[in-house]
Amino acid sequence: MPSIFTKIINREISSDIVYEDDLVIAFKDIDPKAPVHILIVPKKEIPTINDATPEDEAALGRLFTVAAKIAEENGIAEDGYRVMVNTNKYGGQEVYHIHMHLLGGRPLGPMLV
Ligand code: D5M
Repeated sequence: MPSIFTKIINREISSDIVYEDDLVIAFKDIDPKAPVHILIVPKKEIPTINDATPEDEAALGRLFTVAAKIAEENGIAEDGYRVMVNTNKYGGQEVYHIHMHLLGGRPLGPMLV
């Protein structure tokens, strides 16, 4: 059963896509927690960080360079922003397809634990 993010990648459900290349896609979070809240997702459906292999390093590394590019384009690079990858139940993961949250546009305060 494909993840909801694979369905976005395959254009089976719509989303507000802001970036795409051969390895990753980025789109606006449907329930934004900050003025800028974008999800950056490897096109390969890797359920969690625990499932990542050395072959995934190019795609997972790309998440960071794309986050920096999107932050710059959204004018939040200088003030700062946060990237997060939630993992499994205690990490608060809801969608089991690795995704990086890019949050910014307001002071985010201390990281919640
Ligand atoms: O975060 C999963 C995130 O995925 C959560 O912030 C909502 C977002 N989401 C879920 N469905 C969609 C669609 N269809 N478009 C955009 N964003 C979506 P997690 O880290 O797994 O808790």
